[in-house]
Amino acid sequence: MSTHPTLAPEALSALEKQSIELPSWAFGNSGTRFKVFATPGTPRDPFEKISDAAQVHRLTGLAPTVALHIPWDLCDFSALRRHAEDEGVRLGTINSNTFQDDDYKFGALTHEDAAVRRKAIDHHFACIDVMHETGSRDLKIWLAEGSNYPGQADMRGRQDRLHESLQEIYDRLGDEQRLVLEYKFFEPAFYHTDVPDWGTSYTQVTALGERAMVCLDTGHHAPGTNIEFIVMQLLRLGRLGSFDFNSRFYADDDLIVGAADPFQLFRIIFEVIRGGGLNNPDVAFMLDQCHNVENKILGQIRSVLNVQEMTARALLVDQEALRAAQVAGDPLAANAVFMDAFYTDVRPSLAEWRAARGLPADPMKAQIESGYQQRIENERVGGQQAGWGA
Ligand code: PSV
Ligand code: MN
Repeated sequence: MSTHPTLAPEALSALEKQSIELPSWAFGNSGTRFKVFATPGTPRDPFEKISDAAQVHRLTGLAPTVALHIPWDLCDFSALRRHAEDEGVRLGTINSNTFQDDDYKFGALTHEDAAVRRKAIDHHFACIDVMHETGSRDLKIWLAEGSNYPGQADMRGRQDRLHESLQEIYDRLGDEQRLVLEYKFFEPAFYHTDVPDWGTSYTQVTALGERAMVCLDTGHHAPGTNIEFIVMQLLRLGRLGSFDFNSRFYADDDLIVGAADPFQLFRIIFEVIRGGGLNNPDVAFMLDQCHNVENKILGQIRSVLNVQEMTARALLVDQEALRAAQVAGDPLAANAVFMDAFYTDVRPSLAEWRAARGLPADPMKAQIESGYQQRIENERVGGQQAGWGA
């Protein structure tokens, strides 16, 4: 009996190499601006967040690294690095934070006042120091900067200051390190945002140098945006540095990736494969999510499995048949090839794939039956928020 009736050997070897980075903050309590619900067993410090992330990796084999957020995860980083290694994972991307300080009300890297810009640049220097301790490659920058009212801000001057500030930060990076600039079309600013779209991020990073890249957070676009087109374009331009995967119904909902629109995730990963971005170290697959009402560890397991499932389906697309239909000018045939792959249920094949590697066939069930959740609920009292309001 063939073990993997649907997945070709190349597809299996691509799945073998897949890795998805987990955000430390997904394991902390989070919520909306109306309420943050506390969950029993929530980590009390970065060490416990890493332990929970490691549990996701143990059960799925998919999540060997964990992204940190500074200052939310401030601690003894060499001890944290050792703890991660003991748990079988590594520390990954370092995320800066210039959105929770009174000084940044009217901007950080773009601020009119040089003293505020200095403070924000110095924060990034401190993040780079952390990267040297953690062995991290990427500094990810998301800026909560913009304005609420027409006329409030000199938008052009802010772009110029943004460039100058980013250049200082970029120049401070080590030779193996990268700067990854994330865009978001609105929130917390509601009229203009200084890095609202991929074009602005691309323009800013290309002005810095080769090791500056764009981060595409799937929740950071206006409804209806063709995100896979942006993926294609950034890969074509060699500047897609990373994904922040999540899903959304309305705004930046940070829900489980693939939950709101699995077909969109399939289309995105298809373009990643088409553009040579799958298992390419230049393109980091990360999650950026919050689990407000569901169990956080199970939420992260579900997320990485969703990415793996849509990767497997996208790998099933018969590229030759698709290309032939495209060249022949046959939209329906091309679309049928595409949809055939999307509608193929790969879950049994992936369960077999896991079992063959000594992983649980059903990681969700394995986590529920493991007793891990009961143990952390007994051990941990007074868990922390993900960061907001902490
Ligand atoms: C902003 O909404 C964002 O998505 C950025 O990616 C940050 O890294 C993350 O939230 C947490 O600050
Ligand atoms: Mn993000």
